[in-house]
Amino acid sequence: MSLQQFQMCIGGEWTNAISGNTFDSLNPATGEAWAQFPDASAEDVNRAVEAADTAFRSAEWRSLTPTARGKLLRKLGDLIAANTETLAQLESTDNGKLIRETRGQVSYLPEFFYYTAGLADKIEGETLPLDKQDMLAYTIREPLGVVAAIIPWNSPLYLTAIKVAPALAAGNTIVLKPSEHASATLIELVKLAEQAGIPKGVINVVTGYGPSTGAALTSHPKVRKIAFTGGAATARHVIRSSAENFAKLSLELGGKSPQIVFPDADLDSAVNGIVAGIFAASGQSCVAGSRLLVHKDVYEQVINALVERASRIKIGNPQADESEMGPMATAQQLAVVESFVERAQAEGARLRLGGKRPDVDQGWYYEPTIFECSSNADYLMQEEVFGPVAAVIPFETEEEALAMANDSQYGLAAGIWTRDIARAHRVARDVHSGIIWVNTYRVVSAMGSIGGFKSSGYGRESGIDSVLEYTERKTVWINLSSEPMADPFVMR
Ligand code: TXE
Repeated sequence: MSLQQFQMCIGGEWTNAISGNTFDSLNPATGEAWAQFPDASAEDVNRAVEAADTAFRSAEWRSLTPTARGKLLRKLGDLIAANTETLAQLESTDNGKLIRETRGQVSYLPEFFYYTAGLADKIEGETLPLDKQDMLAYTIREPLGVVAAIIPWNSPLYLTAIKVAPALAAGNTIVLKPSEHASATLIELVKLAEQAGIPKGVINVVTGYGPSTGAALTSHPKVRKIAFTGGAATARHVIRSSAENFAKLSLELGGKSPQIVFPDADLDSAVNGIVAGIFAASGQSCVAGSRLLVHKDVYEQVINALVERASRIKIGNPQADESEMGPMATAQQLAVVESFVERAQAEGARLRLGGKRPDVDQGWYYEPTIFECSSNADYLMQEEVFGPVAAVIPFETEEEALAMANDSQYGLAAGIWTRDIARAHRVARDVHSGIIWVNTYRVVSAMGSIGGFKSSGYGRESGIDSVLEYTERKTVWINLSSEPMADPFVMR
Protein backbone atom coordinates (compact mmCIF):
# COMPACT_ATOMS: atom_id res chain seq x y z
CA MET A 1 0.00 0.00 0.00
CA SER A 2 1.42 3.41 -0.89
CA LEU A 3 1.75 5.86 1.94
CA GLN A 4 0.02 9.23 1.99
CA GLN A 5 2.66 11.94 1.48
CA PHE A 6 2.77 15.18 3.47
CA GLN A 7 4.98 18.23 3.11
CA MET A 8 6.00 21.01 5.48
CA CYS A 9 5.04 24.64 5.01
CA ILE A 10 7.88 27.16 5.28
CA GLY A 11 7.29 30.78 4.32
CA GLY A 12 4.18 29.79 2.40
CA GLU A 13 6.06 27.20 0.29
CA TRP A 14 5.16 23.52 0.55
CA THR A 15 8.42 21.67 0.82
CA ASN A 16 10.31 18.47 1.68
CA ALA A 17 13.30 18.38 4.03
CA ILE A 18 16.51 19.69 2.41
CA SER A 19 18.07 16.27 3.02
CA GLY A 20 15.10 14.50 1.44
CA ASN A 21 14.80 12.39 4.61
CA THR A 22 11.35 11.26 5.74
CA PHE A 23 9.75 9.30 8.56
CA ASP A 24 6.60 7.18 8.67
CA SER A 25 3.59 7.68 10.88
CA LEU A 26 1.88 4.52 12.12
CA ASN A 27 -1.86 3.96 12.53
CA PRO A 28 -2.34 2.88 16.18
CA ALA A 29 -5.37 0.76 15.28
CA THR A 30 -3.26 -1.44 12.99
CA GLY A 31 0.34 -0.70 13.93
CA GLU A 32 1.02 -0.14 10.22
CA ALA A 33 2.56 2.86 8.45
CA TRP A 34 -0.03 5.01 6.69
CA ALA A 35 1.72 8.31 5.96
CA GLN A 36 5.14 9.82 5.36
CA PHE A 37 6.45 13.19 6.56
CA PRO A 38 9.64 15.19 5.96
CA ASP A 39 12.25 14.76 8.69
CA ALA A 40 13.36 18.37 9.21
CA SER A 41 16.97 19.08 10.13
CA ALA A 42 18.33 22.13 11.94
CA GLU A 43 18.77 23.72 8.51
CA ASP A 44 15.06 23.29 7.70
CA VAL A 45 14.14 24.65 11.12
CA ASN A 46 16.36 27.65 10.53
CA ARG A 47 14.55 28.34 7.24
CA ALA A 48 11.21 28.17 9.03
CA VAL A 49 12.25 30.50 11.86
CA GLU A 50 13.77 32.95 9.38
CA ALA A 51 10.52 32.86 7.36
CA ALA A 52 8.48 33.52 10.51
CA ASP A 53 10.82 36.33 11.53
CA THR A 54 10.61 37.92 8.07
CA ALA A 55 6.81 37.66 8.17
CA PHE A 56 6.80 39.23 11.65
CA ARG A 57 8.70 42.25 10.35
CA SER A 58 6.81 42.45 7.05
CA ALA A 59 4.64 45.44 6.21
CA GLU A 60 1.90 43.01 5.20
CA TRP A 61 1.55 41.58 8.71
CA ARG A 62 2.46 44.72 10.64
CA SER A 63 -0.04 46.84 8.76
CA LEU A 64 -2.96 44.62 9.71
CA THR A 65 -4.94 46.19 12.51
CA PRO A 66 -5.76 43.97 15.50
CA THR A 67 -9.38 43.95 14.26
CA ALA A 68 -8.20 42.71 10.85
CA ARG A 69 -6.18 39.95 12.54
CA GLY A 70 -9.31 38.98 14.45
CA LYS A 71 -11.23 38.72 11.18
CA LEU A 72 -8.60 36.35 9.75
CA LEU A 73 -8.91 34.14 12.83
CA ARG A 74 -12.69 34.12 12.49
CA LYS A 75 -12.33 33.05 8.87
CA LEU A 76 -9.99 30.25 9.91
CA GLY A 77 -12.60 29.17 12.48
CA ASP A 78 -15.22 29.03 9.70
CA LEU A 79 -12.95 26.94 7.49
CA ILE A 80 -12.29 24.49 10.34
CA ALA A 81 -16.05 24.22 10.85
CA ALA A 82 -16.51 23.47 7.15
CA ASN A 83 -13.85 20.74 7.30
CA THR A 84 -14.76 19.10 10.63
CA GLU A 85 -15.27 15.61 9.28
CA THR A 86 -12.02 15.51 7.27
CA LEU A 87 -9.97 16.78 10.21
CA ALA A 88 -11.69 14.43 12.67
CA GLN A 89 -11.07 11.39 10.45
CA LEU A 90 -7.46 12.35 9.90
CA GLU A 91 -6.71 12.85 13.58
CA SER A 92 -8.39 9.55 14.48
CA THR A 93 -6.26 7.72 11.87
CA ASP A 94 -3.07 9.41 13.01
CA ASN A 95 -3.30 9.08 16.80
CA GLY A 96 -5.96 6.39 17.27
CA LYS A 97 -8.35 8.64 19.14
CA LEU A 98 -12.04 7.73 18.93
CA ILE A 99 -13.80 9.35 16.01
CA ARG A 100 -16.59 10.45 18.37
CA GLU A 101 -13.98 12.27 20.49
CA THR A 102 -12.12 13.84 17.54
CA ARG A 103 -15.45 14.95 16.01
CA GLY A 104 -16.43 16.51 19.34
CA GLN A 105 -13.07 18.28 19.72
CA VAL A 106 -12.85 19.51 16.13
CA SER A 107 -16.41 20.80 16.12
CA TYR A 108 -15.63 22.92 19.20
CA LEU A 109 -12.31 24.15 17.75
CA PRO A 110 -13.81 27.11 15.84
CA GLU A 111 -15.05 28.51 19.17
CA PHE A 112 -11.44 28.96 20.32
CA PHE A 113 -10.74 30.96 17.17
CA TYR A 114 -13.93 33.06 17.41
CA TYR A 115 -13.43 33.83 21.11
CA THR A 116 -9.74 34.69 20.69
CA ALA A 117 -10.48 36.71 17.52
CA GLY A 118 -12.62 38.93 19.72
CA LEU A 119 -9.69 39.46 22.09
CA ALA A 120 -7.33 40.66 19.32
CA ASP A 121 -8.50 44.30 19.53
CA LYS A 122 -8.89 44.32 23.31
CA ILE A 123 -5.23 44.04 24.20
CA GLU A 124 -5.02 47.37 25.95
CA GLY A 125 -2.30 49.32 27.67
CA GLU A 126 -2.68 51.43 30.82
CA THR A 127 -1.82 54.93 31.94
CA LEU A 128 0.04 54.84 35.23
CA PRO A 129 -1.19 56.85 38.25
CA LEU A 130 2.32 58.20 38.80
CA ASP A 131 3.79 59.74 41.94
CA LYS A 132 5.63 62.23 39.66
CA GLN A 133 3.40 65.05 38.48
CA ASP A 134 5.72 66.20 35.73
CA MET A 135 5.62 62.85 33.99
CA LEU A 136 3.10 60.89 31.96
CA ALA A 137 3.65 57.16 31.61
CA TYR A 138 1.66 54.62 29.72
CA THR A 139 2.11 50.99 28.72
CA ILE A 140 1.77 49.20 25.41
CA ARG A 141 1.38 45.44 24.96
CA GLU A 142 3.50 44.37 22.00
CA PRO A 143 3.78 41.00 20.24
CA LEU A 144 6.94 39.04 21.02
CA GLY A 145 8.00 37.86 17.57
CA VAL A 146 8.50 34.25 16.52
CA VAL A 147 6.65 31.68 18.64
CA ALA A 148 7.73 28.02 18.65
CA ALA A 149 4.77 25.75 19.40
CA ILE A 150 5.69 22.21 20.40
CA ILE A 151 2.69 19.92 20.19
CA PRO A 152 2.21 16.36 21.55
CA TRP A 153 0.28 13.49 19.96
CA ASN A 154 -2.72 13.15 22.23
CA SER A 155 -4.89 16.08 21.04
CA PRO A 156 -2.86 17.82 18.33
CA LEU A 157 -5.50 20.14 16.87
CA TYR A 158 -6.96 21.29 20.16
CA LEU A 159 -3.54 21.89 21.73
CA THR A 160 -2.46 23.80 18.61
CA ALA A 161 -5.62 25.93 18.46
CA ILE A 162 -5.06 27.21 22.01
CA LYS A 163 -1.55 28.33 20.99
CA VAL A 164 -2.05 29.56 17.41
CA ALA A 165 -5.18 31.63 18.09
CA PRO A 166 -3.75 33.81 20.90
CA ALA A 167 -0.28 34.01 19.29
CA LEU A 168 -1.74 35.44 16.06
CA ALA A 169 -4.37 37.56 17.81
CA ALA A 170 -1.50 39.33 19.60
CA GLY A 171 0.41 39.82 16.34
CA ASN A 172 3.13 37.16 16.57
CA THR A 173 4.17 34.66 13.90
CA ILE A 174 4.60 30.98 14.58
CA VAL A 175 6.49 27.79 13.77
CA LEU A 176 4.57 24.63 14.66
CA LYS A 177 6.36 21.39 15.50
CA PRO A 178 3.85 18.55 15.71
CA SER A 179 4.66 15.26 17.40
CA GLU A 180 6.41 12.75 15.16
CA HIS A 181 3.52 10.42 16.06
CA ALA A 182 0.69 12.71 14.89
CA SER A 183 1.65 15.42 12.40
CA ALA A 184 -1.09 15.18 9.78
CA THR A 185 -3.80 17.45 11.13
CA LEU A 186 -1.47 20.37 11.85
CA ILE A 187 -0.42 20.34 8.20
CA GLU A 188 -4.09 20.44 7.20
CA LEU A 189 -4.64 23.31 9.63
CA VAL A 190 -1.88 25.32 7.95
CA LYS A 191 -3.56 24.70 4.56
CA LEU A 192 -6.78 26.15 5.99
CA ALA A 193 -4.87 29.13 7.38
CA GLU A 194 -3.54 29.74 3.88
CA GLN A 195 -7.11 29.62 2.49
CA ALA A 196 -8.23 32.04 5.20
CA GLY A 197 -5.76 34.57 3.80
CA ILE A 198 -3.28 34.55 6.67
CA PRO A 199 -0.10 35.95 5.05
CA LYS A 200 2.72 33.65 3.97
CA GLY A 201 5.24 32.89 6.70
CA VAL A 202 2.89 33.80 9.56
CA ILE A 203 2.21 30.10 10.25
CA ASN A 204 4.91 27.57 9.37
CA VAL A 205 5.09 23.89 10.16
CA VAL A 206 8.18 21.69 10.44
CA THR A 207 7.88 17.94 11.02
CA GLY A 208 10.42 15.67 12.64
CA TYR A 209 11.68 14.18 15.88
CA GLY A 210 11.92 15.92 19.24
CA PRO A 211 15.65 15.75 20.00
CA SER A 212 16.58 16.97 16.48
CA THR A 213 13.81 19.11 14.95
CA GLY A 214 12.24 20.10 18.29
CA ALA A 215 15.54 21.00 19.98
CA ALA A 216 16.73 23.01 16.95
CA LEU A 217 13.53 25.01 17.11
CA THR A 218 13.38 25.66 20.85
CA SER A 219 17.03 26.77 20.99
CA HIS A 220 16.91 28.95 17.87
CA PRO A 221 18.19 32.48 18.64
CA LYS A 222 15.24 34.17 16.88
CA VAL A 223 12.55 32.33 18.84
CA ARG A 224 11.01 34.69 21.42
CA LYS A 225 8.45 32.40 23.02
CA ILE A 226 8.06 28.64 23.38
CA ALA A 227 4.60 27.23 23.99
CA PHE A 228 5.08 23.60 24.99
CA THR A 229 2.69 20.78 25.80
CA GLY A 230 4.19 17.39 26.58
CA GLY A 231 5.91 15.39 29.28
CA ALA A 232 7.97 16.71 32.21
CA ALA A 233 11.21 15.07 31.05
CA THR A 234 10.96 16.78 27.65
CA ALA A 235 10.00 20.05 29.34
CA ARG A 236 13.36 20.00 31.14
CA HIS A 237 15.13 19.84 27.75
CA VAL A 238 12.99 22.71 26.52
CA ILE A 239 13.82 24.82 29.58
CA ARG A 240 17.53 24.15 28.93
CA SER A 241 17.06 25.16 25.28
CA SER A 242 15.51 28.41 26.39
CA ALA A 243 18.71 29.15 28.30
CA GLU A 244 20.19 29.71 24.83
CA ASN A 245 17.67 32.25 23.55
CA PHE A 246 15.91 33.47 26.74
CA ALA A 247 12.58 32.79 25.07
CA LYS A 248 9.51 33.15 27.28
CA LEU A 249 8.04 29.80 28.20
CA SER A 250 4.66 28.33 28.87
CA LEU A 251 4.60 24.67 29.85
CA GLU A 252 1.51 22.49 30.02
CA LEU A 253 2.69 19.15 31.34
CA GLY A 254 1.10 16.09 32.80
CA GLY A 255 -0.80 15.32 35.96
CA LYS A 256 -1.90 12.78 38.51
CA SER A 257 -5.23 14.41 39.06
CA PRO A 258 -7.32 13.31 42.04
CA GLN A 259 -11.04 12.59 41.87
CA ILE A 260 -12.39 12.88 45.41
CA VAL A 261 -15.68 11.12 46.13
CA PHE A 262 -17.43 12.15 49.38
CA PRO A 263 -20.14 9.93 50.88
CA ASP A 264 -22.95 12.41 50.13
CA ALA A 265 -22.20 12.48 46.37
CA ASP A 266 -24.55 11.32 43.64
CA LEU A 267 -22.63 8.10 43.21
CA ASP A 268 -23.97 7.15 39.76
CA SER A 269 -22.84 10.48 38.48
CA ALA A 270 -19.49 10.17 40.25
CA VAL A 271 -18.85 6.77 38.68
CA ASN A 272 -19.62 8.15 35.22
CA GLY A 273 -17.32 11.10 35.92
CA ILE A 274 -14.56 8.76 37.01
CA VAL A 275 -14.96 6.69 33.84
CA ALA A 276 -14.84 9.90 31.78
CA GLY A 277 -11.76 11.05 33.68
CA ILE A 278 -9.60 7.97 33.28
CA PHE A 279 -10.93 5.82 30.44
CA ALA A 280 -11.97 8.46 27.89
CA ALA A 281 -9.16 8.89 25.37
CA SER A 282 -7.74 5.66 26.85
CA GLY A 283 -6.37 7.75 29.69
CA GLN A 284 -4.06 9.65 27.32
CA SER A 285 -5.10 13.01 28.59
CA CYS A 286 -3.12 15.53 30.63
CA VAL A 287 -6.15 16.03 32.89
CA ALA A 288 -6.83 12.28 33.34
CA GLY A 289 -8.38 11.72 36.77
CA SER A 290 -6.07 8.85 37.57
CA ARG A 291 -6.12 8.95 41.40
CA LEU A 292 -9.46 8.07 42.94
CA LEU A 293 -9.85 9.04 46.57
CA VAL A 294 -13.10 7.48 47.82
CA HIS A 295 -14.67 7.88 51.28
CA LYS A 296 -14.58 4.60 53.20
CA ASP A 297 -18.38 4.54 53.72
CA VAL A 298 -19.02 4.32 49.98
CA TYR A 299 -15.72 2.76 48.93
CA GLU A 300 -16.97 -0.77 48.15
CA GLN A 301 -20.09 0.55 46.45
CA VAL A 302 -18.10 2.94 44.24
CA ILE A 303 -15.40 0.47 43.33
CA ASN A 304 -17.94 -2.26 42.48
CA ALA A 305 -19.96 0.10 40.31
CA LEU A 306 -16.81 1.35 38.65
CA VAL A 307 -15.55 -2.17 37.91
CA GLU A 308 -18.99 -3.08 36.55
CA ARG A 309 -19.21 0.00 34.27
CA ALA A 310 -15.60 -0.20 33.10
CA SER A 311 -15.90 -3.90 32.28
CA ARG A 312 -18.64 -3.00 29.77
CA ILE A 313 -16.48 -0.44 27.91
CA LYS A 314 -16.42 -1.31 24.21
CA ILE A 315 -12.81 -1.44 23.08
CA GLY A 316 -12.37 -1.32 19.34
CA ASN A 317 -11.59 0.42 16.10
CA PRO A 318 -11.42 4.16 16.89
CA GLN A 319 -13.18 4.90 13.59
CA ALA A 320 -16.27 2.89 14.58
CA ASP A 321 -19.05 4.97 16.12
CA GLU A 322 -19.85 2.37 18.78
CA SER A 323 -16.28 2.14 20.16
CA GLU A 324 -15.73 3.68 23.60
CA MET A 325 -12.00 3.09 23.97
CA GLY A 326 -9.45 3.04 21.16
CA PRO A 327 -5.79 2.01 21.19
CA MET A 328 -2.83 3.65 22.84
CA ALA A 329 -1.41 6.21 20.42
CA THR A 330 2.05 4.67 20.21
CA ALA A 331 3.74 1.33 20.81
CA GLN A 332 6.00 3.12 23.33
CA GLN A 333 3.00 4.35 25.30
CA LEU A 334 1.59 0.81 25.36
CA ALA A 335 4.93 -0.39 26.74
CA VAL A 336 4.81 2.36 29.40
CA VAL A 337 1.34 1.21 30.49
CA GLU A 338 2.46 -2.42 30.64
CA SER A 339 5.48 -1.55 32.76
CA PHE A 340 3.34 0.48 35.21
CA VAL A 341 0.93 -2.45 35.60
CA GLU A 342 3.80 -4.88 36.17
CA ARG A 343 5.34 -2.63 38.82
CA ALA A 344 2.01 -2.01 40.58
CA GLN A 345 1.43 -5.75 40.79
CA ALA A 346 4.95 -6.39 42.04
CA GLU A 347 4.44 -3.75 44.75
CA GLY A 348 1.25 -5.41 45.98
CA ALA A 349 -1.48 -3.19 44.51
CA ARG A 350 -4.71 -5.20 44.17
CA LEU A 351 -5.85 -5.61 40.56
CA ARG A 352 -9.63 -5.30 40.27
CA LEU A 353 -10.01 -5.06 36.49
CA GLY A 354 -7.97 -5.37 33.30
CA GLY A 355 -4.21 -5.41 33.66
CA LYS A 356 -3.67 -6.83 30.18
CA ARG A 357 -4.13 -6.29 26.47
CA PRO A 358 -7.45 -7.42 25.03
CA ASP A 359 -7.58 -10.39 22.72
CA VAL A 360 -7.25 -8.64 19.34
CA ASP A 361 -5.10 -9.40 16.29
CA GLN A 362 -3.59 -5.98 15.81
CA GLY A 363 -3.32 -2.46 17.25
CA TRP A 364 -1.99 -1.10 20.53
CA TYR A 365 -5.06 -1.70 22.67
CA TYR A 366 -5.11 -2.04 26.46
CA GLU A 367 -7.98 -2.93 28.76
CA PRO A 368 -9.44 -0.48 31.28
CA THR A 369 -7.50 -1.25 34.43
CA ILE A 370 -8.32 -0.59 38.09
CA PHE A 371 -5.94 -1.08 41.01
CA GLU A 372 -6.61 -0.65 44.72
CA CYS A 373 -3.63 0.92 46.47
CA SER A 374 -2.83 0.95 50.17
CA SER A 375 -0.78 4.14 50.39
CA ASN A 376 -0.71 7.47 48.59
CA ALA A 377 3.07 7.01 48.46
CA ASP A 378 2.69 4.02 46.09
CA TYR A 379 4.38 4.47 42.74
CA LEU A 380 1.03 4.17 40.94
CA MET A 381 -0.47 6.91 43.12
CA GLN A 382 2.42 9.27 42.41
CA GLU A 383 3.52 8.77 38.80
CA GLU A 384 1.61 9.62 35.63
CA VAL A 385 0.78 6.56 33.49
CA PHE A 386 -0.93 8.39 30.62
CA GLY A 387 -3.02 5.30 29.98
CA PRO A 388 -6.28 3.65 31.13
CA VAL A 389 -5.08 2.78 34.63
CA ALA A 390 -6.95 4.02 37.71
CA ALA A 391 -5.48 3.83 41.22
CA VAL A 392 -8.08 3.82 44.02
CA ILE A 393 -7.57 4.48 47.72
CA PRO A 394 -10.02 5.02 50.62
CA PHE A 395 -10.06 8.01 53.00
CA GLU A 396 -11.86 8.77 56.25
CA THR A 397 -11.91 12.54 56.71
CA GLU A 398 -11.94 15.61 54.50
CA GLU A 399 -8.53 16.62 55.92
CA GLU A 400 -7.08 13.26 54.97
CA ALA A 401 -8.55 13.51 51.45
CA LEU A 402 -7.06 16.99 51.04
CA ALA A 403 -3.67 15.91 52.34
CA MET A 404 -3.59 13.02 49.86
CA ALA A 405 -4.87 15.17 46.98
CA ASN A 406 -2.06 17.67 47.57
CA ASP A 407 0.62 15.07 48.27
CA SER A 408 1.65 14.97 44.61
CA GLN A 409 4.32 16.56 42.47
CA TYR A 410 1.51 17.50 40.05
CA GLY A 411 -1.34 20.01 40.20
CA LEU A 412 -3.21 20.15 36.92
CA ALA A 413 -6.83 19.19 37.65
CA ALA A 414 -9.07 17.73 40.34
CA GLY A 415 -12.62 16.40 40.58
CA ILE A 416 -14.77 16.85 43.68
CA TRP A 417 -17.96 14.83 44.09
CA THR A 418 -20.29 16.04 46.87
CA ARG A 419 -23.74 17.57 47.34
CA ASP A 420 -22.50 19.69 50.28
CA ILE A 421 -22.01 23.17 48.84
CA ALA A 422 -19.77 24.41 51.65
CA ARG A 423 -17.52 21.38 51.34
CA ALA A 424 -17.35 21.78 47.55
CA HIS A 425 -16.07 25.36 47.86
CA ARG A 426 -13.75 24.53 50.76
CA VAL A 427 -12.07 21.67 48.96
CA ALA A 428 -11.95 23.62 45.66
CA ARG A 429 -10.10 26.38 47.55
CA ASP A 430 -7.63 24.03 49.23
CA VAL A 431 -6.65 21.65 46.41
CA HIS A 432 -3.51 22.86 44.62
CA SER A 433 -4.60 22.47 41.00
CA GLY A 434 -5.12 24.76 38.04
CA ILE A 435 -8.56 23.32 37.21
CA ILE A 436 -11.20 22.11 39.66
CA TRP A 437 -14.35 20.34 38.50
CA VAL A 438 -17.20 19.91 40.98
CA ASN A 439 -19.69 17.13 40.18
CA THR A 440 -18.37 16.97 36.63
CA TYR A 441 -15.09 16.22 34.85
CA ARG A 442 -13.25 17.00 31.60
CA VAL A 443 -15.20 20.13 30.68
CA VAL A 444 -13.40 22.74 28.57
CA SER A 445 -14.39 26.07 27.13
CA ALA A 446 -12.67 28.85 25.21
CA MET A 447 -13.35 31.07 28.25
CA GLY A 448 -11.73 28.69 30.75
CA SER A 449 -7.99 28.65 31.34
CA ILE A 450 -5.84 25.53 31.25
CA GLY A 451 -2.59 25.12 33.12
CA GLY A 452 -1.10 23.68 36.23
CA PHE A 453 0.69 24.13 39.53
CA LYS A 454 4.00 22.48 40.48
CA SER A 455 5.32 19.88 37.98
CA SER A 456 2.21 20.32 35.84
CA GLY A 457 3.88 23.42 34.41
CA TYR A 458 3.37 27.15 34.31
CA GLY A 459 1.59 29.74 32.20
CA ARG A 460 -2.06 29.52 31.22
CA GLU A 461 -3.64 28.72 27.87
CA SER A 462 -7.19 29.46 26.67
CA GLY A 463 -9.34 32.05 28.42
CA ILE A 464 -9.17 35.82 28.56
CA ASP A 465 -5.50 36.06 29.61
CA SER A 466 -4.24 33.72 26.92
CA VAL A 467 -3.39 36.55 24.50
CA LEU A 468 -1.34 38.36 27.17
CA GLU A 469 1.01 35.35 27.38
CA TYR A 470 2.03 36.27 23.84
CA THR A 471 2.81 39.92 24.55
CA GLU A 472 5.49 41.98 26.27
CA ARG A 473 4.66 45.11 28.20
CA LYS A 474 6.49 48.31 27.25
CA THR A 475 6.41 51.46 29.39
CA VAL A 476 6.62 54.87 27.70
CA TRP A 477 7.67 57.92 29.78
CA ILE A 478 6.86 61.47 28.64
CA ASN A 479 8.33 64.48 30.36
CA LEU A 480 5.54 67.06 30.76
CA SER A 481 7.72 69.70 32.33
CA SER A 482 9.03 72.71 30.45
CA GLU A 483 11.97 72.95 32.88
CA PRO A 484 15.42 71.83 31.69
CA MET A 485 16.62 68.35 32.76
CA ALA A 486 17.93 68.46 36.33
CA ASP A 487 21.06 66.85 37.78
CA PRO A 488 22.11 64.10 35.29
CA PHE A 489 23.78 62.08 38.06
CA VAL A 490 20.66 61.53 40.14
CA MET A 491 18.00 59.05 39.22
CA ARG A 492 14.67 60.75 38.82
O1 TXE B 1 5.97 13.38 24.90
P1 TXE B 1 7.08 14.45 24.68
P2 TXE B 1 6.01 11.84 24.75
C1 TXE B 1 3.35 12.90 29.00
C2 TXE B 1 2.87 11.49 29.24
C3 TXE B 1 3.73 10.68 28.35
C4 TXE B 1 5.03 11.43 28.45
C5 TXE B 1 5.96 11.26 27.29
O2 TXE B 1 3.10 11.14 30.57
O3 TXE B 1 3.90 9.37 28.77
O4 TXE B 1 4.65 12.78 28.49
O5 TXE B 1 5.25 11.43 26.08
C6 TXE B 1 8.72 17.14 21.29
N1 TXE B 1 13.16 19.48 22.36
N2 TXE B 1 2.56 13.64 28.04
O6 TXE B 1 7.37 11.27 24.81
O7 TXE B 1 8.42 13.83 24.48
C7 TXE B 1 8.11 15.93 20.65
O8 TXE B 1 8.64 15.71 19.35
C8 TXE B 1 12.03 19.99 21.83
C9 TXE B 1 1.73 14.69 28.57
O9 TXE B 1 5.28 11.55 23.54
O10 TXE B 1 6.90 15.42 25.77
C10 TXE B 1 6.64 16.30 20.67
O11 TXE B 1 6.36 17.20 19.59
N3 TXE B 1 10.94 19.25 21.61
C11 TXE B 1 1.06 15.47 27.57
C12 TXE B 1 6.50 17.05 22.00
O12 TXE B 1 7.82 17.43 22.37
C13 TXE B 1 10.98 17.95 21.92
C14 TXE B 1 0.95 15.05 26.19
C15 TXE B 1 5.91 16.22 23.14
O13 TXE B 1 6.65 15.06 23.27
C16 TXE B 1 12.14 17.36 22.48
C17 TXE B 1 1.87 14.02 25.79
C18 TXE B 1 13.27 18.19 22.69
N4 TXE B 1 14.42 17.73 23.21
C19 TXE B 1 2.62 13.36 26.72
N5 TXE B 1 11.89 16.05 22.70
C20 TXE B 1 0.07 16.49 27.97
N6 TXE B 1 0.46 17.44 28.83
O14 TXE B 1 -1.04 16.48 27.48
C21 TXE B 1 10.63 15.82 22.32
N7 TXE B 1 10.06 16.95 21.83
